[in-house]
Amino acid sequence: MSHSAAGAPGDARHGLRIFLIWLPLAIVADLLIWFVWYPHLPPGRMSDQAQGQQFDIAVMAVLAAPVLLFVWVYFAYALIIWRRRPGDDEDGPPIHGNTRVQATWITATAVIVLGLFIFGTVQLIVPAGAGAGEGPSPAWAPNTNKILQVQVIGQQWAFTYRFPQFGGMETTQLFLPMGEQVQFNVTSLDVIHSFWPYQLGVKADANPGVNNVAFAKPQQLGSFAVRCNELCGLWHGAMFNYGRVVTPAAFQVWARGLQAREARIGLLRDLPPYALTYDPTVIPQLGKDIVKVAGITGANGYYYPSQLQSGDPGDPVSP
Ligand SMILES: [Cu+2]
Repeated sequence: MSHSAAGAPGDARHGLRIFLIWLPLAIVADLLIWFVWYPHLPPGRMSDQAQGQQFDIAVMAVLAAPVLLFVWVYFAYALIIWRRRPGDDEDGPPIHGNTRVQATWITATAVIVLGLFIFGTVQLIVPAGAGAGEGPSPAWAPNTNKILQVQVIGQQWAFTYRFPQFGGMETTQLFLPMGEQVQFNVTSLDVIHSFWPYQLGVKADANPGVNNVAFAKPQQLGSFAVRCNELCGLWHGAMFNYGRVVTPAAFQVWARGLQAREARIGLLRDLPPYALTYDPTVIPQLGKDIVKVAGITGANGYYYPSQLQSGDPGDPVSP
């Protein structure tokens, strides 16, 4: 008995059969991915960057599913149709190359890879870095000059935020106005941290002595998680907080209120002048002064007292 009973593997009708099994499966999978899965893909749509990443993931899933299904269909077909029959000790046919299969293979893979290269490059440049840290002088910036500056300062083990457009006030709570372009200037006072407001689709390393810029525009109200994404010491795992996207009016009330309060208690005066990086060697002394001014005792000995010690999660810096 020979394999000819099931048809030689080189027979063109196998290719057609595999194609006809694969095609409907690929179409169904892509329709499910696009219409059912896409709206639920991470990281959601809380900012323009998050929405862009969700779109990118959906596009890549739509491209990947047919490839994966082709491998599975071919594998299953080969297992069933070209299975060795009992008593068949014949060797496989000595096939040397198949121009059509090889040309199809090279063309299809080249189109997919080069297409993804172009897609990825465009999706990095057009949304101004796609939420990633672009270093101190960003190559791609949003096309507007109305940009809210937010400095993110990583320190063991919390992020604080400074707002140079609000007198340089500093807080451990991150509020952002909906619909306004935000520039995050990310730096650190000690070791390497990574600023990761997940639902905003932003992730940027916080390096001491470096200003790392990332952009995002919030487009949904609500809270988002901020995590440190770089192992930075013992309490790295506890280095998270929740930020909030609020209306522009509510943001103004919040920011101006904090600025006024920090001016009143002398905190603004005692903070170091706003700069894109800070000298960590002066921080321990600075921390003590700020704790003294803010009237908070039992601080953790670092730049800022922790939130738990202040008992006021809305404004831990002030008494
Ligand atoms: Cu950290």
